[in-house]
Amino acid sequence: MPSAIPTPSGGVRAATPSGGVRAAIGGVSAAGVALGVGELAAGLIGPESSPVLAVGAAAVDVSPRATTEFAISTFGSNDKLALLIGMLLVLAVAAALLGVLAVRRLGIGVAGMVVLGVVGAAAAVSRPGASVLAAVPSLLAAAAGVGALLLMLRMLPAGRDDPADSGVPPELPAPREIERRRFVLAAGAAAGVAVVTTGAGALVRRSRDVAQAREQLLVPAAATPGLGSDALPAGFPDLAGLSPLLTPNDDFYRIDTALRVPQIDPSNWSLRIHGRVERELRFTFAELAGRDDLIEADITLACVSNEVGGPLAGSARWVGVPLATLLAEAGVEPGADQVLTRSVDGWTCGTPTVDCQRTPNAMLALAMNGENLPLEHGFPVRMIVPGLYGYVSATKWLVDMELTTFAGSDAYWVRRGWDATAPIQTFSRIDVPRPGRTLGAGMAAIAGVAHSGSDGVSAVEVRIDDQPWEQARMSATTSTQLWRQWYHPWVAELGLHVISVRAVDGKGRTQSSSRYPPYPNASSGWHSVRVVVG
Ligand SMILES: Nc1nc2c(c(=O)[nH]1)N[C@H]1C(S)=C(S)[C@@H](COP(=O)(O)O)O[C@H]1N2
Ligand SMILES: [Mo]
Repeated sequence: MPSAIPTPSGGVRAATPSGGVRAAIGGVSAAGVALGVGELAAGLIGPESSPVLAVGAAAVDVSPRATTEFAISTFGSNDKLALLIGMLLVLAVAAALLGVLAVRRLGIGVAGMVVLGVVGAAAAVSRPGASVLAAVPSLLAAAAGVGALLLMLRMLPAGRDDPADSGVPPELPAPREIERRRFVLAAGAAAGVAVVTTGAGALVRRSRDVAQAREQLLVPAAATPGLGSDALPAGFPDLAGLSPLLTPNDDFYRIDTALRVPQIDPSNWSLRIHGRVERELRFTFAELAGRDDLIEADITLACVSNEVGGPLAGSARWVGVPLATLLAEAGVEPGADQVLTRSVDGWTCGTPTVDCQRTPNAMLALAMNGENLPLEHGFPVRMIVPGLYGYVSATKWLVDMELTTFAGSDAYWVRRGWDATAPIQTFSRIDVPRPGRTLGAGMAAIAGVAHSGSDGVSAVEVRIDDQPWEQARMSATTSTQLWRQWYHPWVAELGLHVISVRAVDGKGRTQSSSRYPPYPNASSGWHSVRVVVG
């Protein structure tokens, strides 16, 4: 039933169902304008101050463990995209509601926009390293949102239902039709403003981003250029679908809490080593890259959130500064059992000091597979410690290293319940055949990769259905820090088959069959795939 409601201009009009939809569209358009203006302002002030990103980043940080785990296991490396889409959907619903409420009481609409702005501003100022300036994009966005909402409400057509009432000759559009067109135009204009300002924001950001600086940097090389690509252990490179020994950078999994890749200009970067050390040290990028003791090593990195058989592991040839040397230069005080590293975005990571000192090839990496570190993988400098899961060893966008104790401070994921120390558990994965595949009967290949933080992998075993385990062939290895490819020829017989794999670590221990989920110290269990031969 239509009710009489005051219009912003003071008149009275009837709320019709279509009026409600238009009010909702008005609210959403106003929010679009607000976001666009926020993005443009953030492009100028600093990407971290974007209202959407700041709220998203704050949400990631306060999310209960179960939520982030769900996001990683469901969306993997797309978890951030999923979060952004979810946030925009929630915002759209809220804005639609504000539009509808604003028709009834203008104050509610305005107050709602202001509240959204304040939430964005609060989130932006509370980001690590943010100044009060970070509030500006959200406040400008709120102001633009209020303005756009007022304009859109003025454009709402009156709720007359019968054009014949208007007394206008039929060949002229009825006032109602004119109003309808005016509203559509206004909504279109608002959408245009939203798209243009968002795009302009992205352009401003891009013109300032560090991709170019990265391109222009000389790729650091090891003092004694180590293995060289021809010295890569022989694998089974011709097997389609088998993970290569070194994962191309573009295919390397990405896991982090950063909604937008941090942009660090290497010429402004420096690393501080401090805390329980005899000498506090500071290094510029040029100082690290110019050192004559850079090393090169092929190392597998794995995420503790990887499910059995999952994709969150990769291998690369890293070049960097040996951590042991840097720590020796700083002089670690007795008792400092934790190296607490911090990323430019505030994320922290705690690594046992002994692992940094004693694990061969533990390094501050500057290059990955013959390129400067990709921005997504920590440009300009990240940490790599072979044998430990990424969350306790592999800080990207590294800016600070503090010698401290495990008793004294907890790193990011430890505060959220994950184990403080986390060596990479033995894992083995079937890459070929893919699960659910239908194969032809006859000769078939079963193949995959396996790795362990305990002295690498010494054997891989394969089982078809409930037949005995058989030894798979493995790629030769020059390093226990790099995963191994394995391969098992199989004469496939008609029917449904379950193929399972398990690995034996460098200490002779066979991978456990017990199934555990990743929390709090990595998943466990044998990977198996079902295939149909027919
Ligand atoms: N700054 C920062 N570094 C980080 C993380 C992060 O969230 N922020 N995540 C860690 C985790 S959990 C993993 S598994 C590895 C993944 O590194 P990659 O994205 O290069 O594969 O980075 C580690 N380094
Ligand atoms: Mo991870």
